[in-house]
Amino acid sequence: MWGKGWRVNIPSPFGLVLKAVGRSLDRQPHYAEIHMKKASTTEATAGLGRRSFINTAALAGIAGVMGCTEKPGAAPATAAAPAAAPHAGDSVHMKPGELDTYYGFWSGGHNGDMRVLGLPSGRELHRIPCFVPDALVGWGVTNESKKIMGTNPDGRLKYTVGDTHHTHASYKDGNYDGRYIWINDKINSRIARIRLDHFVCDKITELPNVQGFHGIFPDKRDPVDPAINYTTRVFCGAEFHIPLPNDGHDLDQPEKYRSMFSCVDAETMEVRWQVLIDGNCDLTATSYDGKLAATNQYNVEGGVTYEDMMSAERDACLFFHVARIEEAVKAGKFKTYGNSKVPVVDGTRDANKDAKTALTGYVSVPKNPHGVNASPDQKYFICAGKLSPTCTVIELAKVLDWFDGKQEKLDDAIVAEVEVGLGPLHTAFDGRGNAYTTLFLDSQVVKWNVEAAIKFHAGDKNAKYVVDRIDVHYQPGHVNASHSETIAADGKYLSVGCKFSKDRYLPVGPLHAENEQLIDISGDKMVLLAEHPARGEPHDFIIMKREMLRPKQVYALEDFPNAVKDPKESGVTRNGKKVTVKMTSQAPAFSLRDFKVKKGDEVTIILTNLDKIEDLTHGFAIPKHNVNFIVNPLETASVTFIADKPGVYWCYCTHFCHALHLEMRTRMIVEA
Ligand code: RUQ
Ligand code: CUA
Ligand code: CA
Repeated sequence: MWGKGWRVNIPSPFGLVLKAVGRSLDRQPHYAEIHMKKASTTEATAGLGRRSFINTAALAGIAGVMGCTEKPGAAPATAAAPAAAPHAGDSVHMKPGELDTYYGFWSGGHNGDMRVLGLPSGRELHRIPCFVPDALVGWGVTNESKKIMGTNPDGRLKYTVGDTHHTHASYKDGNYDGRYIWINDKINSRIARIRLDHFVCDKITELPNVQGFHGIFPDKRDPVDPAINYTTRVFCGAEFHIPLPNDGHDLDQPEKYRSMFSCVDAETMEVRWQVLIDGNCDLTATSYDGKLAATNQYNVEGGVTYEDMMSAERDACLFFHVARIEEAVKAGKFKTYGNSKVPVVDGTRDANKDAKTALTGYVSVPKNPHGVNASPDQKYFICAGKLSPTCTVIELAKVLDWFDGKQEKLDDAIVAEVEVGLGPLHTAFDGRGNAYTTLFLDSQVVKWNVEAAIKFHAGDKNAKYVVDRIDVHYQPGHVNASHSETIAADGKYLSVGCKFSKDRYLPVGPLHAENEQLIDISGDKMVLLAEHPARGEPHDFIIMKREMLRPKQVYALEDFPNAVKDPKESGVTRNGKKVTVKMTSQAPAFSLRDFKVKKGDEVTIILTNLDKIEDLTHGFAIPKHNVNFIVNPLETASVTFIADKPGVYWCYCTHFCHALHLEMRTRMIVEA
């Protein structure tokens, strides 16, 4: 029934992609024809009466994507008035002065930043710059931030663009410990670490030998040493395969391109090791016992076109045996590539045929799978099928049995492969045995029970594993629930990142806001509580109880080696053409009323904010010199620039700090 309905009605899910590459939709094979052939055989779920409705929703969603002729302001085509939420809804709206109960950490997509939200209200509280400059705080302007971001020999930033997708925090004993959060930059294969005491990025590492670094996940404990019950590694999956080294050889021999899986040290942020693999990486997951990491693979084909990349019926979830990889590195069984000194072990299929010594194992998964997510009961990894309407449940104990030579076929670790709906992408959990998977094409979240799915897969056709479905608006990608990726999943709030908002907000020209929706998952039925627009383009996010964090709101002078600890240290010192200007700020004045430099000087201004009152931030801008940054209470920041134009420049405080904020200025006098 399901399969039939889909086969008849659903246009290609690739309409979007195909349109972008200028191909005719008509020539595209129907999604249903290609991928849904088995669908009718595994009829299993509740909610079949919704069949026609689901089709309508999916069609409407796709039509919207394709630029259908809905009038602005017309009712949503899905007509999916959210179910009323009489009790739960109240809690979403914070009264003035009321604090949220959760932090949400959102990636900003190709905006390149990280955002901090309060939940359940959905209010955006902060943006944490990491990979790209930020005008508010002067990220990419100050010497301190430039050092973290990385500069060319001429002192200019190496990169000014970034594309953040996935963000995950550090663990202790299977739950968040509030130390760090990491985020990826897909464009330039960089990983950034954010300190959760100050909510600032403190390190960025560029991964060697890879392109398209996408999935990221910290480990949850050491695979060998039980005393290390917290995160010490972060795993990074590279999506694109490239010639190795990528220096101009093998340019048009894609069969020689390779991708790698990388391990970064959580403290030093140095790359510890990499694994050369067959196929590609996408998302990343780690086991609670620290022994396994995995990435889903959508391109086992090694294709360079999307047709090639979807030619195989099954791709894979690739497992890494962390302890064995580190033994191999220790034993010197590695290579290096190009200028990189990072040890690279061989994780290709051919080199890992004997399970008992294998570093890697490839579990087959249909077809171009997307997210891979670890269940909070610590037992399973779940891969969403994307081009297959299925989720695949892989039992980790059985994967370890295979590595130990106790189980002959690795694919026997697949304990369920069940249909959930069209275009499954990512999965979250409520800690009560249920999984919540986004269905991109159906514009839904489906709630399904993992143990029931396993029973169904084992042959119990009465096992009803689909528990509930809810329409979301529209085309959801990521999903996450409060503490979903920890053993403390609390099953309260689920947030869904909808890739298309279409008609949900006032039109603001061609670029639509993204739509983040919040769902109450505390009951049997999911209840849509709220939605809010987000500037493009959030991908992944995590939701953390507020009591996990103790943010510091005032720095210590000792945090900065160059701090100007006393206003008396203020002044100008010259060393040839290099001039250092030391200054402090205390509302409503800078310690220097003016300072003189000469045309052509290389000027370094070091500014310490000696105000130690919470929330008393000052700014420092210099007209015509491209300088603007802030100093938070007891923070020190510095900038270096060439004073190349004689004249008077009023340096002023940009951050409202005092009744005399406008008067808070100093003169930079540049002598000819
Ligand atoms: S991927 S919509 Cu960059 Cu997170 Cu799945
Ligand atoms: Cu200092 Cu405004
Ligand atoms: Ca594929």
